[in-house]
Amino acid sequence: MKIKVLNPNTSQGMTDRIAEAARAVASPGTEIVAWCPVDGPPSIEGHYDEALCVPGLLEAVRQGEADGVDGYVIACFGDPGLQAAREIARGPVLGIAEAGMHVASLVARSFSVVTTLGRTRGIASDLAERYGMQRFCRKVRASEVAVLELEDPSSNASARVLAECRRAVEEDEAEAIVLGCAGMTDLCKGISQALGVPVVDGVAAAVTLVESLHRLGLATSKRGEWAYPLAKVYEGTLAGFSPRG
Ligand code: 5HY
Repeated sequence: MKIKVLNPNTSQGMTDRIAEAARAVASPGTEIVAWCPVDGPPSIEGHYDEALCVPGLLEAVRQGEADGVDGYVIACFGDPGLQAAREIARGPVLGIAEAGMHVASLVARSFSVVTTLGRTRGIASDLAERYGMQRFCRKVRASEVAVLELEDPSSNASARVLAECRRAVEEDEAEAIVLGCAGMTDLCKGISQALGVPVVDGVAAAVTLVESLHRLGLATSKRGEWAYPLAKVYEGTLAGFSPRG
């Protein structure tokens, strides 16, 4: 099977690390195709960044459909464009926040999310509510590490993320941690070893779940909410996105 892993920001370094994490958990018969846009935000840290990354992400899904992709991972913790991508994709589409939270809820009665900047905490909290995770999610914490600091080996980003995860375990009594950024994917194992609790990387969780859904013969339902978009002609610069139904 072929899974397209979509990093909606333009950081090639982060895309490469995400692809490495995806390939590390993928089954031998699974091809991982990693993608990031040429145009758009270098990092996604709020609603405006999220909104403007979605058109490029949807174009990548449309191209994936033409290329016979069997499933998709949206490798950004805000799960941007997830619902729209499900409308145009045949196979399963998972966001790393949804996947990470669900996987954490299977190995711990409670978890805390540790994300990047405080301004994105509300986005993660809203997702926890949308996904029915309030009974599991103790708290959404911010390490105040900017996304691109995770790309800078000279920054102390990993130490700051670990410190916030430690506070989550000690103060929230979180029994597991969900890492709130695709750029944290390579911190997962070290944090888990340091704290002695399960730490979930949404990238690995989402790839594994997409594979499992495919193995179960499950694709996105095309009745109701995630049916293909209604055919219509879009005007102006978005005409190329006109759904054909
Ligand atoms: C992510 N932003 O996973 C999110 C994390 C965040 O560029 N990749 C990004 O801060 O919402």
